[in-house]
Amino acid sequence: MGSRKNLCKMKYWKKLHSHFKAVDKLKMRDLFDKDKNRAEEFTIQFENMTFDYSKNRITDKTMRLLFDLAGECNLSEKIEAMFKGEKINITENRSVLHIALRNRKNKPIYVDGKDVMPEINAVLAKMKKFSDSVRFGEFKGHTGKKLKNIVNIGIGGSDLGPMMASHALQRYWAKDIKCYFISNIDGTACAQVLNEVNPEETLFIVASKTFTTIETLTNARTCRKWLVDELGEHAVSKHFVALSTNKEEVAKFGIDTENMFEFWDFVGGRYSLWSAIGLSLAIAVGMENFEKMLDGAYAMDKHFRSAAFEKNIPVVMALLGVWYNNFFNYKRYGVIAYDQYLKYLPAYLQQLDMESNGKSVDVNGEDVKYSTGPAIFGGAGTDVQHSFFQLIHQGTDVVPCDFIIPAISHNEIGEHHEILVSNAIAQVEALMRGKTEKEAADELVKAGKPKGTVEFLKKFKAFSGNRPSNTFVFKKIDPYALGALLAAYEHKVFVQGVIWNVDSFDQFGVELGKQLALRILPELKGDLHPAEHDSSTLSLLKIIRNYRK
Ligand code: G6Q
Repeated sequence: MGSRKNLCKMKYWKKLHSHFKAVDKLKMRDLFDKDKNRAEEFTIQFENMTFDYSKNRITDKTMRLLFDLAGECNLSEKIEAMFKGEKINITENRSVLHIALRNRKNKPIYVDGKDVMPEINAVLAKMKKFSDSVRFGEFKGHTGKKLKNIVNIGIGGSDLGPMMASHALQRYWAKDIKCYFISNIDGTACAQVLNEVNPEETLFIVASKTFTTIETLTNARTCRKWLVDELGEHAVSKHFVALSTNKEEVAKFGIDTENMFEFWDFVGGRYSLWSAIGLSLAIAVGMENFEKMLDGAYAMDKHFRSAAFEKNIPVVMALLGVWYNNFFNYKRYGVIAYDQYLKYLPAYLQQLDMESNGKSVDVNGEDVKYSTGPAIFGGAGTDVQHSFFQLIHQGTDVVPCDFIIPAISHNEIGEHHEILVSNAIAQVEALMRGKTEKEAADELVKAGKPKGTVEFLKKFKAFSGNRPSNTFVFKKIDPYALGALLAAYEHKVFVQGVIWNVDSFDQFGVELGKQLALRILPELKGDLHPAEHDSSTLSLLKIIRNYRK
């Protein structure tokens, strides 16, 4: 991304710091009272998605300064650089082209002078052919039975995307097909799935970009052995396919490369749902729905690339995140999905965001002097209202949150959805408004509590409010809407990476633990190497060896 002025020295960064002092004193309640058009002013409509960011600690001026900061960071040029296939992943010298995977108009995108679209389209066509043939029972198992259990074996980016999206779109699954996901190296993960499926009806999809990841290969070997023990070696070609960039390793593992679906090093793991990594999803929901998801993402890509910053959902999301992270010092971020099908969305976004922007060295190789990616967590409403929302409402740390609300449920049963939606709306209102001590006291008086109790309890029952949130409202969570939503988050993360001047597309932080695990593995059984460890590590090894005796 080239050398750039330090963020802290930028004109609009400094202006935002002075402006922050004024905004810090403001109450959102008052801002809403003063300006009846606030909601309208701070809402962006994108097709069937409404993004209301009015419940944030911002004024017009805040947003103007944030947009100016984005300009000062050359955001528009950086966006173009990504879409044009420039090698913006500077530490790995790679283009970042998940956007090419859903480039539905097929306009050429060049990497090293070669248009990547023909290869992408060829893999999509191969995915269509294969997913149709599994769904319609033409591609059968070794004993001639229909493949009804689709088991994706992968981890990290090769698991979370398809796992989250398959659950999000469960209503679109073919009636007789079920998806399973094995990611953890914990043998229990394998055992739980293998106990449920019948080998004759099971297709294993080994998803690994590198095809060297120890968890995935160990799980895949266990599943392969299980299948071979049941059906014999000849069954493998009818029950195993691979999704990878690494033909050689796929062949070495014992999967025919004819059964391999390729992708490329310009697709980062956590951005790979749109590639062959989505095969389990495509089989479950059908390629038509998979392509609708790509269409939704493409629509968001176009919006991101062309909308003015003021009307640009990912840009606004990102700048608000920077505003809280770097000015208010709010280091955590919540994502609350009011849709049971989206229950894994926070886990997916956790990887997307934290692996991308959990960095402390900038693209010039300098230590950053400001904080970068926040800790992301979340869950499904209303469940989480009964768990961590206490802290969200009354904790000492403020956690800005995104609330995701579909207006229509896939399961309109009785009053369930009305109750769900009213809870979601009530939460964002409560976070913004809070409850003053006087309001708390009045309620206690009304409930007939004696004066002493009122005086004692009113402080406990008061809510500071002024806690920020964004609200996404969708008509319904369908493949198109899901695609658009996920792409919005991807671009949010990208924009924040640009502001913080980090490479959002590498993940060296996950390497050290992997290296040490390989060193420690033989020590669980064989010789210990005390000189190589600290006393705690050594003692843990000894304790575990003892328990395992
Ligand atoms: C994601 C990361 C990481 C990766 C896994 C699995 O961006 O790169 O989560 O997806 O480590 O890697 P493989 O797909 O190579 O097995």
